[in-house]
Amino acid sequence: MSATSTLPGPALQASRAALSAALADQDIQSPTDEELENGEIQEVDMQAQAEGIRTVFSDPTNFNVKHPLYSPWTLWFDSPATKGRNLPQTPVSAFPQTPIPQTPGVAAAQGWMEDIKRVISFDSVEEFWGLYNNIIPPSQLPQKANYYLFKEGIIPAWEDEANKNGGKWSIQLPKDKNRAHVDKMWLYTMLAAIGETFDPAPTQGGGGNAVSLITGVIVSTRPQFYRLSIWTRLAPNTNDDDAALRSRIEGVGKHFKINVLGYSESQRLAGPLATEVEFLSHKDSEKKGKSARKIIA
Ligand code: MGP
Repeated sequence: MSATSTLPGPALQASRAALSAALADQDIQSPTDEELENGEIQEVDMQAQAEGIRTVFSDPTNFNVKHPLYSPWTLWFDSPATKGRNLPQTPVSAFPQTPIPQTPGVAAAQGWMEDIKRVISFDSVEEFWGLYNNIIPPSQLPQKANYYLFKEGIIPAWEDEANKNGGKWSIQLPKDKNRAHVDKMWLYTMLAAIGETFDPAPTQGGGGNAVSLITGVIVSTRPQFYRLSIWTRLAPNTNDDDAALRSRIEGVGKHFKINVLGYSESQRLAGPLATEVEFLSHKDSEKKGKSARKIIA
């Protein structure tokens, strides 16, 4: 019970920021610097979450097999506690990372990206579990926080080249009824993303050149609800030429609703503070819903 955290710097700092924010939100006294320094707070969280799972983080010498993912992914985080705080975003030697590409999209999203902190990148199943077991689950995050898990090289902004013509499937879930389920829903959403099951065409004989529609997944905590979102590279127009794309996008939504979230196809979900699983292009999101064309899964 005395091990210090093995998380690399930025992941540890983001986790601490999330922890302080969660404690502040619940009006619990924040840990002292000394407690944070010796890793006690981190360790309690790891014990609770990592029970029974051995990864490269718990046994770096005897664990010698890595299961590579189809793509590397980057976790990003923001909350009221990260706003205006200069958490480091430097690469971590234990993880393969590339600098944020300085594309026009990134420059355009500068204001939006200011408070969103890059936590870490990973490209194997083992590194995913190492990260997952060391970060605070959505049910314990403060209000107005977000985790963004995006393919490495794509920033979680409409302005990114990979997102600018896309859209998102999302569902809003009232907090009171879903507090006990949201962590599993987020875990299954992340697993479907990194396992590439949302849009499997490119990995099933797509010849390696086909590109998945999925750019990232997000969980958001708001005062009265959670939101889970799946971002896609493209969004269908209304014209017939888009029939194939529309059906591929609808496949993503159905998989999300039925296989990931566990609802039946015919189940209607909208209600007070709750929405259906629905798709909106980012262009329509920017217009804040004015004349928006939603697709319902
Ligand atoms: P949000 O956080 O996605 O929606 O966007 P929410 O949860 O309904 O609103 P909140 O106020 O409770 O957080 C909120 C606002 O952030 C949007 O209306 C935009 O002004 C801005 N915004 C959101 N996104 C995803 C982007 C983005 O990708 N780029 C830019 N420039 N602004 C964004």
